Amino acid sequence: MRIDVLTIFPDYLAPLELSLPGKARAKGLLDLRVHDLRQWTHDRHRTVDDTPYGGGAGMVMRPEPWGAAFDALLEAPEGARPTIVFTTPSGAPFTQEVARELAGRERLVFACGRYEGIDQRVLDHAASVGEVREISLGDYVLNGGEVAALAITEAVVRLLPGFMGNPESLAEESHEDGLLEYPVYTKPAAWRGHEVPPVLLSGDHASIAAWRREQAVRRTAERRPDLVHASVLLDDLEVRLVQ
Ligand code: 6GU
Repeated sequence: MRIDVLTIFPDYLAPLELSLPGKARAKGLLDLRVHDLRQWTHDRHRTVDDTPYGGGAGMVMRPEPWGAAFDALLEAPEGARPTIVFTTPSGAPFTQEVARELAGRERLVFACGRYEGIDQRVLDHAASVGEVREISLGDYVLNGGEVAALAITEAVVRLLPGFMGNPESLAEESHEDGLLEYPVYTKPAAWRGHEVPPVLLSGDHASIAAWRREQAVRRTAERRPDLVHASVLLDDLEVRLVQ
């Protein structure tokens, strides 16, 4: 997978050189390039923003640097059609499902907005050269899209085939089955007066699976009632009926 990140704060993306995405790059699974949007400005002050037409507070990112950046990065017509991700608080929520979709793309371009946003024509133009996704990290406001691009990249890259040493650990984690993960324990069996639930020491794999399932459903119902679909409740009912 090739990822290009367009930002006026390239230093913000430095962590991508380390840790998980760094491992993917070392393995040759990921070609990641961070670009300073200001390299595509031509005035003395390297201006990327201006006041909004129609008035109002704040500044809007001007279209020209974005257009020049897309021209430079996407000019080769032979490559895969890119997916262009605009990180914005007015985007669709980022979820594990979206991460899985993006992990299937050959080419991602992150456009990190700042200020009050990017001139809408940049998005309209981008839709003519690639697939446009406007994505938000959640219902709160960050100063810019860089942290979102970082988070999305990490969630996507760890799903690339060959990245995980043990792909089974992917299947079991929170959100993959629509439920939050059950609590986990390791040695010692007793620690500071807290004991590991005895079922986990029983060696009875069916009972352990049933306990974990119940814990996951209970946790999800308490913390994220919005995730508890009827299908989950039905699955759970079936599990109980066959026991
Ligand atoms: Cl993607 N950008 C900004 N600026 N704020 C956010 C966000 C993105 N997601 C949540 N808040």
